[in-house]
Amino acid sequence: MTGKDGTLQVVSYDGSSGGWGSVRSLGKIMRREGNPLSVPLLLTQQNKPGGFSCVSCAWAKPATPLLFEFCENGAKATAWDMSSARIEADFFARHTVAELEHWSDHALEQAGRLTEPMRWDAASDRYVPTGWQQAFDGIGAALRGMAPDQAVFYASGRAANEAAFLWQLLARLHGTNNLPDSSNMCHESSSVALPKTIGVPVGTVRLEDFEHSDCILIIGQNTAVNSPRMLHQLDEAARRGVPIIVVNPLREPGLERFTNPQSPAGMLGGMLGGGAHRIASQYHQPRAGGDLALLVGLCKLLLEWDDAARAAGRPAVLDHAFIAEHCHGFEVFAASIRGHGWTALERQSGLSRAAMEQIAGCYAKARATLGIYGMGLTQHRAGVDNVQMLVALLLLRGNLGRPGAGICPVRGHSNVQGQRAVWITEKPELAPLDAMERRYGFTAPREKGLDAVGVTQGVIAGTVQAVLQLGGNLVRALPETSLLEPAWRRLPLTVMVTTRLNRSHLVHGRAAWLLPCLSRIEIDQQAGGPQVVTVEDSTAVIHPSRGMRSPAAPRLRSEPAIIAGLAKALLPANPRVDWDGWVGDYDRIRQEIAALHPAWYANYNQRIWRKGGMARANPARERQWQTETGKANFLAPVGLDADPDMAAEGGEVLRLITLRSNDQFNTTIYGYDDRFRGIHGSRQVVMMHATDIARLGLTEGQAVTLETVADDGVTRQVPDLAVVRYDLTPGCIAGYFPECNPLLPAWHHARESHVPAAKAIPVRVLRG
Ligand SMILES: Nc1nc2c(c(=O)[nH]1)N[C@H]1C(S)=C(S)[C@@H](COP(=O)(O)OP(=O)(O)OC[C@H]3O[C@@H](n4cnc5c(=O)[nH]c(N)nc54)[C@H](O)[C@@H]3O)O[C@H]1N2
Ligand SMILES: Nc1nc2c(c(=O)[nH]1)N[C@H]1C(S)=C(S)[C@@H](COP(=O)(O)OP(=O)(O)OC[C@H]3O[C@@H](n4cnc5c(=O)[nH]c(N)nc54)[C@H](O)[C@@H]3O)O[C@H]1N2
Ligand SMILES: [Mo]
Repeated sequence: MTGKDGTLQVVSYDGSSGGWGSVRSLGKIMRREGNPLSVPLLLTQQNKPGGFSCVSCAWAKPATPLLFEFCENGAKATAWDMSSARIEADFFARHTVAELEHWSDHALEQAGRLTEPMRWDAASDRYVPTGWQQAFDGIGAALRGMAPDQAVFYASGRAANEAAFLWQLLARLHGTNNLPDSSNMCHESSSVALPKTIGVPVGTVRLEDFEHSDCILIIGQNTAVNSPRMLHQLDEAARRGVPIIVVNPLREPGLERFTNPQSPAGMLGGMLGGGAHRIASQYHQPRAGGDLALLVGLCKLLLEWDDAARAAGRPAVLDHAFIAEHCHGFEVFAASIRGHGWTALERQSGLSRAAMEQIAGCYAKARATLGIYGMGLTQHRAGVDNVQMLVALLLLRGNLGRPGAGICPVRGHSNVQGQRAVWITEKPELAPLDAMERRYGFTAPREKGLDAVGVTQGVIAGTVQAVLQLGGNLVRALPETSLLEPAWRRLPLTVMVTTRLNRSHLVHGRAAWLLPCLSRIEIDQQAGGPQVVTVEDSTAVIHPSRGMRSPAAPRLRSEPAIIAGLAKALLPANPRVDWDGWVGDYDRIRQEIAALHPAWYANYNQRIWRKGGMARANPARERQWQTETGKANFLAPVGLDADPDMAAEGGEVLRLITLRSNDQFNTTIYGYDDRFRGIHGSRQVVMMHATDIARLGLTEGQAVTLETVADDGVTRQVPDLAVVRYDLTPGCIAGYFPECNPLLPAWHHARESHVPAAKAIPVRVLRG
């Protein structure tokens, strides 16, 4: 396996996000995928009413879309699904599974779309074609031979609501809540923190809020790469003079300047050296995981300034009327925050008090602030505390439940939020189990299921016997790779419902099945005609999506059809669960969802066709707080010592951040260019500050091994990483996900939410 494409080249990127760079980067992928002409045509239907919903990120789609309502990375994802390459039976006749294990993540996916169901044949170590019914029967029989709780039904966040609803129903009818999802590795820290503080598990911001905001905070989210369509809202706000404050240990050039590829003037200007607009007005680089101390510092400044203002008879800095009417726990919170000293706050955050004053000063002046964040907050030991503190900062000035203000977790997969809302969750209390029992006449499992960390530990311990994946690539995405892979091979059963080959197909169980499905861009023809599916964006708005392209192969089935096939082979017949009827007409699946939760989904089949989509009710947006106290809760962190696993830090121990490049979607590696960061030709790199390179006696380009610092007797290493000088906070280093996952211990995860703490792994650098 290699993460390289020739030799490493590091250049300083002096362009801006968007613009010609993104057009060139996209062109390269389209040519390679063999569809240079049909991709652009199809793209005009992306994120449009009557068209299909982008398969890349979950950012919101405007009611009045731009002519090209897509971005470089959304277009890459579409081109990837439209690849002309196919994996047919002869592919496996040529390659054994053992041989394919040496291929890179990129090469595996580039082999093309899977075309027919397959079964692993132990005698020849090859996948061989099989019939759909044979596959369903084989999997059903294997699952019936084990206890329901020994099986895991993972969902990766891309499948639409209809498939996701059927997937959770299949698992629960079978008798388990083992329904982990990608959100367990991602925004689970938000899903825990937001209900406790504001009574909803999702953000409160809608697209129109960007027009009314006069201050935008972006903490730990790499917009230009991971939700590039948001650049349009940010660009528009920046042109109005709205301050945009970025908090990120790394300099992300894509967050500094933007050229709008939709605007000929901007593009022409880009060619001539102008045309790019600033995005960030302030850029602060804390230590990785230093956000908690920073947020405490900001709240402390606001409290102090409020005291001073009121003593001097000036207008208050805090929104006291809001706090009195809507909040709970303010006094205790304020006392706790005042108790922290500046020396500790500066040391823990890595930012000076002056820097904190600059941020707080801007925030204190603003009428309406948006708090936008991503993995930089959630993937830490203190991930839940981080989100609670960002909420607290917003509450202090009443920045929730009014135009232009609110909290905005930027979700990952295009339907990860929707999947959770149709009850893909290991937490039984989040699913309407009573209503399901009444409607389908069964006894639903009530025990908590396994989350992603639970699956990692269960597979390693041998208590999990079967893993079924609706999308995704768990062998690469989960932590603890070196213990996980050998254990994964001992699993009695692995089943992959996927579009492309990845490492989880090769590191497989003793019985292994591949069930290839349609992509969302493809026409989904069922008994009742071509079907429409629905996906929910980061702002809790649900959109219809209609496939437009002919299926990549005639034997592919839709995800709902595959799940129904599995269900019928596994479960006893139940007259109240009409698998065939539902698959024939997805309107009927949506009717089921609406019947189980009318408050969210009443008139589902009608409302999705409204201009702008169907907004799911969000009480916090209306300042109704569905928390235990009936108010929005101020929650202070227990301490600032955010990461006990970092005890040995200092000297040779560094904090490793694992993150995404511009040429990947999670474990799908489109190419080896990280355009904005100027790193080309290799992903086998470790980004380090010049002072750390010098301090540790290293040289740029030198190959090093990273080793996790932990005293649990396990050696975790990633060799052959080239040192790249990069502008990031000293003491912090960065490498790519998934290449660095072998360094992440399964126990190094956020308290409460169990999100692997992928943004601060204690490591040391070994030479060679
Ligand atoms: N093109 C593309 N789009 C994607 C994805 C993709 O892989 N490719 N993945 C999708 C998915 S599933 C997700 S979850 C999202 C992820 O989108 P993001 O949330 O943007 O995730 P990352 O790229 O992992 O890291 C985000 C940023 O956090 C910063 N960071 C790291 N540690 C810290 C910290 O301690 N504090 C602060 N303040 N910042 C920190 C990093 O430098 C980086 O810029 O994107 C989604 N969209
Ligand atoms: N160290 C470290 N680890 C991380 C992270 C990190 O930042 N650092 N990020 C975490 C995060 S935020 C996430 S979300 C997870 C991601 O983890 P996963 O969701 O498990 O991984 P993906 O790479 O998104 O899954 C890609 C695969 O999905 C399949 N696929 C693509 N399209 C479709 C489709 O339409 N239908 C179906 N059924 N299958 C499809 C393809 O076969 C493809 O190979 O990784 C997590 N792991
Ligand atoms: Mo994610």
